[in-house]
Amino acid sequence: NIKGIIFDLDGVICSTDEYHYQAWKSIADEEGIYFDRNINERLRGVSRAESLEIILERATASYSPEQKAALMEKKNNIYRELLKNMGPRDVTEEVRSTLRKLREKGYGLSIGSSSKNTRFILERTGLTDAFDGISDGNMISRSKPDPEVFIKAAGILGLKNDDCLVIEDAVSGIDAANAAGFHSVGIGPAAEYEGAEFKIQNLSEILDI
Ligand code: B16
Ligand code: MG
Repeated sequence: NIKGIIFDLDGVICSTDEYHYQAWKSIADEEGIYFDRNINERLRGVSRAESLEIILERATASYSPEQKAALMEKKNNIYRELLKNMGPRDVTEEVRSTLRKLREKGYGLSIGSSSKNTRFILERTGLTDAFDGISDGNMISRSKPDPEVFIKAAGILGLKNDDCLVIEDAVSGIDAANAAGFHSVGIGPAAEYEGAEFKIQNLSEILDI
């Protein structure tokens, strides 16, 4: 008796992961810190502050809280510049039609994203109206694998956790969903994760769950 569906944004609805990578890569290069796409995989679903900590694991210098805040701001400015390249074409027809069909079937639909740029991305891609609720990085104090962002989303939809599916590309997101009694669906890298209750390759497969 699933009544609501909570979607992670980056990696599920659209691929902003490449822009995150490019922005962090330019910060790391400037600081002389080794960073590659493999390390970038660990940033999936992780907050901006925790992403920086992962990158700084390979730094030789130590960074003050002020320096860290400056690096995060710089990264976000680069990232937001890159996001300006985004438009409706960055959401596939499959994603759009899946969202439309789920709405027709009467499901409550919400975003559950760690990103503080969620609303900007939804506006750029023309998806704001496709959702009944938006729970994002601005509304939470603990990031995935803490379930806070999904609990807020279920609250906005007025549903119990157990009545909602959470769709995630990140292991941390699947752990977050499972920790609070949501039904978890892994896609992309998270489809390889044994913790995911359901595993899908394409978003339209949730129409069959
Ligand atoms: P921001 P999601 C996450 O989005 C990204 O996967 C992660 O790489 C990023 O660090 C995080 O948002 C915070 O993003 O810097 O824009 O606040 O997968 O939870 O939709
Ligand atoms: Mg994600």
